[in-house]
Amino acid sequence: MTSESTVTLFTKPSTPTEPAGVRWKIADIEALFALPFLDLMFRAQEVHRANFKAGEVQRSTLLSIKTGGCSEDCGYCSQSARHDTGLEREALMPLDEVLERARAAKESGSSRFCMGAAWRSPNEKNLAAVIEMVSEVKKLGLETCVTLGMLDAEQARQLANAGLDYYNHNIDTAPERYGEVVTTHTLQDRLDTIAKVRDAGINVCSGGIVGMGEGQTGRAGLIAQLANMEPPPESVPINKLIAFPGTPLADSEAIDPFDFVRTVAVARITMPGSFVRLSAGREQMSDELQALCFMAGANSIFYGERLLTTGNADTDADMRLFARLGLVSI
Ligand code: SAM
Ligand code: DTB
Ligand code: SF4
Repeated sequence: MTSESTVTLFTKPSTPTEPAGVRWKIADIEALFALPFLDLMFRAQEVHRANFKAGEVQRSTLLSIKTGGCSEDCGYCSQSARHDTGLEREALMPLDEVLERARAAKESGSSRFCMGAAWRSPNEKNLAAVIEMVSEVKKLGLETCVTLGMLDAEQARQLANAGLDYYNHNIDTAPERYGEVVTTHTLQDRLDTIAKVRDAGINVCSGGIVGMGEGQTGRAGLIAQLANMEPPPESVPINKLIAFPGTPLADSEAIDPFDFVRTVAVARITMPGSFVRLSAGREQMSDELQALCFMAGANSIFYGERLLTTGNADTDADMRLFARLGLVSI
């Protein structure tokens, strides 16, 4: 019998005693955030260069294979049926269209193709269709990633059998704040799915969103939860909230750009072996701000003109940025 892994909920202790065996204490993560900016950047660069080749950046292309009409109430999401965002629902995309987009992604220089669906969890028929997409996209010579919501152990096993390389399931915010942002599922539900993905032998992609009014303490809580996973996710997307009118978080105060860079640096230091992905929000970032994120240890991006329901930085602009900074795509 195989033993099942669990991913524990890691919250800020109410007593000063930290649980034993915790790799990253909240206080240590808060201390990193409190470092002078240049000291934090220097430490992040040291960690980055000890673990990765400086300047190498992995590129993933996203495709929304099923858009909108989601039963969940995630406060940031344009795709929730519970928020009036004016987004048009779309049915599951046919395989040939997915493959056309995957071929274009490969041609543009992406190494991974990530397919996202606005589901709480996939049903049997939809999972079978996605499994076919995964095996066909793999045949094009691309790594595959899907994000389909919650999975049970059998679904994770089926995706692993199809050769899925990564499953994206973000924890999104600090444990203490999760219930304020989402009420239709819990953080523990998300952690359970991540454990099932791990048990099935699929690489884990899990990160979060900043700029939802969480403050430095909230960001420390988010990073602690990720960095204390055993092992930490192989891929850690750091998303900057895209504030959609009609969502409960539409009026969130934007995060200070340097605090965004600090979050990337702290993720790099606490998860030295993980790819840290500069994710949603890059379209609105200057080249200089993105360069600081790469200095802070980001070594992956979403590449291609669209994220799921919004635009992304243009590929031409990205190519120019890579050339100007001497970045190499892997
Ligand atoms: N339904 C699946 C789920 O929730 O896991 C997959 C799709 S969901 C859109 C994937 C992730 O996109 C979310 O976990 C969140 O991190 C990110 N995301 C969604 N809306 C966002 C927004 N407005 N700004 C930044 N990131 C967002
Ligand atoms: C992740 O961490 N960010 C991506 C991907 N995983 C699925 C999604 C970003 C969504 C941004 C808002 C939108 O396009 O709807
Ligand atoms: Fe649905 Fe995922 Fe959006 Fe939440 S984040 S509303 S689960 S699509």
